[in-house]
Amino acid sequence: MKQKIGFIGLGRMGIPMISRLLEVGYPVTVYNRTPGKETSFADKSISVAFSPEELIKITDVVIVMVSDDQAIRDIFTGQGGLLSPGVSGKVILNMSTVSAQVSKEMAELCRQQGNQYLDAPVSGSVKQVETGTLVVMVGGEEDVFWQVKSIFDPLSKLAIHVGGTGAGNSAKLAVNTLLGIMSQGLAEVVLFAKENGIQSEDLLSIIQNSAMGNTYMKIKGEAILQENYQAAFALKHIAKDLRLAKQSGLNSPLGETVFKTFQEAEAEYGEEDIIAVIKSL
Ligand code: NA7
Repeated sequence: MKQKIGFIGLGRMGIPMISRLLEVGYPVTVYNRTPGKETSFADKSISVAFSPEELIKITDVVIVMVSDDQAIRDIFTGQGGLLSPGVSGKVILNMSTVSAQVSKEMAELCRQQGNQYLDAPVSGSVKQVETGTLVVMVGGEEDVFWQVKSIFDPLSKLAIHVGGTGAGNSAKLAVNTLLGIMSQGLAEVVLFAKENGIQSEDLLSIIQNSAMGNTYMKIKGEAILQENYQAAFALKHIAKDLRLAKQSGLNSPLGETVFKTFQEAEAEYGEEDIIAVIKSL
């Protein structure tokens, strides 16, 4: 029988992830800090809990997909939180991009109460959720990973166990640092070529047909051409990820550069897509 899933976080990622899980037959109950977002589901009968505590009590596995470390602390240890007294025997999958530090703290609190915790952040955004092609990188106990692997499968083309608690978060920060570097790189060369009389459309076509062509360049190249900066992956999130990477010791030349670029871009373009960085360059 399929595990009963509780899902916390009805954001840009959470909503399509829940839709995928419902499609393959998982019973899902949801909770979101701001009520009312569940109306975005076609299935209006989706069940809603009024607190993380209520949600975890009626489900087997809880997935958390929220913004940042502070959100995790509020959801786990706030009033009516996941770790309220009497909650045990549950598995919590934290799929948010957060620090390895907060994962270690929450995993320990879970362990003390007899619950299991995996950090399981993802690479990919809304399009990859909709096509079930996310990459999930998982930290924590390997046998727990295998217990829940079938939940990751409809969401991902690869779910990989990479080490103990926090290892998933560390892998994710490395991957997203590359995402920041690639985004800034693409934006810079489009601008550079334009200054030298090369149309962006032509440049992007050249890149796409060269050995450097890839899905990311294609999607973000099209966004630049259409001047469509509606967030698939919000710029504020990469700014956060680069802050976390820096706290984890990132101090390489490119790492320092993208860190600075995205911190500066965040105030004006934080709610827009990562590639809106081109507007700030
Ligand atoms: P969104 O679309 O910005 O959604 C963020 C979600 O996190 C949303 O449900 C928020 O609830 C929730 N949130 C934020 N802060 C809190 C606190 N303090 N307590 C409870 N809930 C909170 O993000 P995405 O879906 O794009 O991204 C999710 C993760 O994937 C993130 O780690 C990215 O880096 C990658 P709200 O509706 O505002 O009440």
